[in-house]
Amino acid sequence: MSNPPVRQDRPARARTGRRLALVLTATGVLVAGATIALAPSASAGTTLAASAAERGRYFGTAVAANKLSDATYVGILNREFDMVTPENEMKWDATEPSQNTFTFGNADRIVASAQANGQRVRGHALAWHSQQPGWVQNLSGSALRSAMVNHITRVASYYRGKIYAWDVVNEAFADGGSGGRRDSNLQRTGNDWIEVAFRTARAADPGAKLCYNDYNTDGQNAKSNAVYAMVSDFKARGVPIDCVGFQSHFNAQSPVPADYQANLQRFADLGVDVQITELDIEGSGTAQADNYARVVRACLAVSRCTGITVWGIRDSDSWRASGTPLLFDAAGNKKPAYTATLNALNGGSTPPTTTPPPAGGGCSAAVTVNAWNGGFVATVRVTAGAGGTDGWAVGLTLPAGAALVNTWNATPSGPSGAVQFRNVAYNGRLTAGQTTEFGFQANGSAGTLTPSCTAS
Ligand code: G2I
Repeated sequence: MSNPPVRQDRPARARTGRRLALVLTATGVLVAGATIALAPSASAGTTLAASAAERGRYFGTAVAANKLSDATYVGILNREFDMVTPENEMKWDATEPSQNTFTFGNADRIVASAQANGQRVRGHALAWHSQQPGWVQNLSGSALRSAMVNHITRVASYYRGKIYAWDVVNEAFADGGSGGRRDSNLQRTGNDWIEVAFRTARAADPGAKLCYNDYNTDGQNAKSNAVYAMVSDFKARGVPIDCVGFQSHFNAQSPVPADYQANLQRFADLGVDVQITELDIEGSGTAQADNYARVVRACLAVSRCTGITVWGIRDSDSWRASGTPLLFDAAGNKKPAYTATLNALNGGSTPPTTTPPPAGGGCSAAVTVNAWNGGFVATVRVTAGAGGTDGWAVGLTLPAGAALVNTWNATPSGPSGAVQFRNVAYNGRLTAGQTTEFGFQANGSAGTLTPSCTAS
């Protein structure tokens, strides 16, 4: 029988405390010395990991196995970071190069290094249309579906108990305005491939958090709305999903969105953790530093944003090195972006996180709809007026033929027609300008939904 799964979601701070206790209670000088040598960071507030831990978050980096012999790289890795994502070593082409032959050597080296240095591991990625071995690219239909299930089962079982969170499915939605799935060999096995992947991963490693991970979903847009609808649907139907990763690869063409924090928050409000999973921002100097600080502050302002991972250590380690998108220069020196990130983690000048209250007291409500043929998900944002609220109700009239399937973060008065959505126990009390979101899924078409908000 295998060992019971180990929950990997304890905060870094708790780990620091446990490590300290080990040092204090160790009797042998040698043991105490070894434990001190393994501790990853100096005092709180002087490294990314320590400062993030002070805020109840982790700070991670992508790691490449072939750089673990580079002393400068390893020095920074073990000084600054407490979460590690193998950059390529856990992908399908790396772990199952031919069918049913599994190779974990490079991934194991990263996991062993992380464990020896008190870092947790984010697994990346179990099912993805890219970096598939040739034999997978040549499969389709039920043979591919079976191969996917087998792959997820074998890889997640092998690492059972060692992974904080898995990117179970990576980049499954289409870019642009279609709001649909990306076409891929996996998608062509049937629309349920994503939920099958999540259920398979849960069975293989019940202790790992299971995440959906994507790019160009960092602000509210057609693609992130489609992911949002999927997560809502999964939560409604009990498909196991614990977190959503926002890759956050930014540059001049794809800047940090103005609604970055709001987008993280609306996903968090669905009842999942959110993480920034592959952060890099092309640029240099103050502009780059300011953008890093914005990203950090956005995560800190969202209580379910549990950590930030940068996609590499030095600029020269980056998949897009010419854009110098990381926190350390090629020589391993800290850049202004590093200092801005550390300062933001340490709480320097956090701007207000509420929106201005609507004039005239009471409350206001705004609806966004993500519709498909035969159904829709509506997200309703409630904003308290100048007097705040002890409770609120939002009235909406569903068009003929539309009926509620599921509601979250509010209680509806009925399934159809004129519906009053009342606050639930934990979101009725809002201070002036504070916002909260609820949502529902319905059959039929949304028509034009005009909300009215009443505060009590
Ligand atoms: O493309 C940036 C990231 C987007 N999100 C998913 C991530 O998994 C992805 O990471 C990148 C790695 O940083 C690259 O290192 O994924 C690329 C592949 O899609 C990685 O590049 C590959 C090269 O294409 C291969 O030629 C090379 O053999 O890295 C491989 C290992 O060095």
